[in-house]
Amino acid sequence: MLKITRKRRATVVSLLAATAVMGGLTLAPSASAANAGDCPNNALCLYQDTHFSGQISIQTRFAQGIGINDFRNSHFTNGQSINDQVSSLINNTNYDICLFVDINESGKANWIPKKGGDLGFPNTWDELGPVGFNDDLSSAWPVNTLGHGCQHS
Ligand SMILES: [Ca+2]
Repeated sequence: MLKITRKRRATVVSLLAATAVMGGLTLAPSASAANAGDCPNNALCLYQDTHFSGQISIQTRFAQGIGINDFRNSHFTNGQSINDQVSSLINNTNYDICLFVDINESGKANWIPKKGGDLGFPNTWDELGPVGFNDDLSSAWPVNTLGHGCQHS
């Protein structure tokens, strides 16, 4: 019994190692760079820097009527608050998401479509500067649950 368990564990470890090697071969040369494929399904991925680089925050809480009221309570993987820090993002959730420059879904707003979503707009935003949202986002909410005038630029 113990031997079987150990053998299984060894198999799992070697599979993980093989996967890691394969992942390393397919990754872009820059270790900090990412692409849309690196954001998990059903997640909104928020990046500290442009072009999906720097620190990442993977948010999976989105549902009907559930978003992020206050970015000050969410963090990148290094523990730093995401508030007024996000510079690029990927929306792999099943919701169009409205992004706001103030907490509690207020202030200037814009939205990013869900994956494979509306009007052919991409579900990725590689830099928020050109749309005036760089280092400024403070809340996010599924767009179809609010009456805000959240319009695509
Ligand atoms: Ca930033």
